[in-house]
Amino acid sequence: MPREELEQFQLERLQATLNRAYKNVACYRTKFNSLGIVPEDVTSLSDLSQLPFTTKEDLRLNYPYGMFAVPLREVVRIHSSSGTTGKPTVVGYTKNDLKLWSNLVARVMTAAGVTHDDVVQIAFGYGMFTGAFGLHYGTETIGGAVIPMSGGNTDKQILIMQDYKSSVLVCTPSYAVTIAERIEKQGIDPHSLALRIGLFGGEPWSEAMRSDIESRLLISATDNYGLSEVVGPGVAGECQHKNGMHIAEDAFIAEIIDPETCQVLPPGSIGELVLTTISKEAYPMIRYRTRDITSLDYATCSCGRTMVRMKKTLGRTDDMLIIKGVNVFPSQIEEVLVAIEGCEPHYQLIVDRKGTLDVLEVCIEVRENIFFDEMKKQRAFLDMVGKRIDSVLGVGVTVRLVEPNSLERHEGKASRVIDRRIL
Ligand code: DLL
Repeated sequence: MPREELEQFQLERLQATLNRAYKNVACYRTKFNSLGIVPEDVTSLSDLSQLPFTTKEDLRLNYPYGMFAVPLREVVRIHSSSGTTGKPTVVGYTKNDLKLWSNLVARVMTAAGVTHDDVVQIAFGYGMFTGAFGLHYGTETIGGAVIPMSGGNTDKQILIMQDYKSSVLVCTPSYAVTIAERIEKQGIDPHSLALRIGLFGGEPWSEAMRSDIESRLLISATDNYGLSEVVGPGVAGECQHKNGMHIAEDAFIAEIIDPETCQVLPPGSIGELVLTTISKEAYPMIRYRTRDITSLDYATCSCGRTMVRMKKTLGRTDDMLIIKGVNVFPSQIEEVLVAIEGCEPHYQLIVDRKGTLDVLEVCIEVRENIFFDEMKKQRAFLDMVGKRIDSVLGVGVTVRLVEPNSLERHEGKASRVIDRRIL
C-alpha cells in the first residue's frame, strides 16, 4: 500500500482506538483530561505527538485489569509480560484480537519464507509468555504443521527435530546457539537435518550471532520482534532480505523519541521506539514506551513491502550500562566477541564499582585450544579482544577467559549482565 493511503488508513483506525480507549479506560481518560485533550482533537497523524505516553508504570498501577477496554466476559485469552521486576503486566485478547494476532504472526512467518509445507518446531516456553502461542497460531494460520515442543529438554528437541523432520525452528537466538552446540557435541551432521529456516526473537542478538547460527545449523535465520504489552510476537519481522524488520503498520503506529527529552525524532534517528496499537480491542496501547532502542527506515524494501523497517534493536534503555560515562549495550560487545575466531557465543558481563568508578569485566568462553594455550599466547589473545572492544565502545574493559562450557546455557531469554553495584 502506498504510504499516503496507509497513513489515511492509520488515521481512521487511530481515531477509533482513541475514542474507545478514552471511553473505556480510566487511565487514558484521566491523562487526556489533565492535558485538556479529547480524542476529537486528533485530526492528523502528526497530532499523535501531542498525546501522553503510556509507560510500564501505568500498567503496574492498573494491575491486573485496569487497562482493559472491554469487559472481562469479552476476553478469551490472558498473557503476561516476562518482566523480572515488580508485578508482571497482564494483557488480554478478545476473539478478534486473537484472529488479528494470528494473522500478524503468519505475516512475519511468511516474510521469513515459511509456507504450509513446513514443519515448525516451537521451542519457546508455552505459558504466560506470548512467544510460543503467538508463533503456534501463526503457523496454523499459514497451514504449517506445529510441533509444540515448548522450551528446554535440548536432547529431546534434537531427537524430535531429526525424527519429525522439522524444517523451521522457533526459539530465542540464545537457545538456538545452545541447540546448535548440543548438535555438534552429539556428532550429528547438520546436513542430515531438514531444518531450513529459523525464526528467532524475544531478545536482542547481533549480526555476528546470526552468521554463527546460520553456519552451524545450515539455515536462514531471521529476526522478529514484539512485546506482550503491544500484542506479543507479530509486531515486526524480517523478510528474506534481512535488512530490518517490517513493522505491521496497519496495526501499529511507530514513533522514535529521544528517551531523555521525549521529543519525536526525525526518520532515521536512533532512539526509543514508541508504539500505538490501532487494531486491538481488549488492550489498546497509546504511545507505549517500549524502552527498546532502534531506528526506522521508510525506504521501500527490495522485497516490495512498503511497511517501515526497524533496525535490530541495540537493546533496552534499562539494559544499557553506563561505564565511565559511556553508554554500552551488551549487544555491541556480542558483535565483537562472536566475530573473533576461537570465541564461543557465550559471554557474561560483570559490572562492579571500584571506589567511584564503574568497571566492566567481560567473561568469555573460548575453544579449548585457546583456553589451554601457553600463557604468552593467551595474554596476546586477551589483549587483542580487549583492544577490539575498546575500539568499538571507546571504553576499556577487563577481559577474562573462562573454561569451555562453564557459563550458563539459555533455554529462553538470555541474561548476560551481572550488576554487582546493586548487591
Ligand atoms: O518477547 C514477544 C516475542 C516473543 C517477540 C517471541 C518475538 C518472539 P516480552 O516477553 O513482553 O515479549 O518481551 C518484550 O523483548 O521489549 C524487547 O526488549 C525484547 N525483544 C523481543 N523481540 C526482540 C528482538 C516478547 N527480535 C521485549 N530483538 C521487548 C530484540 C527483542 N529485542
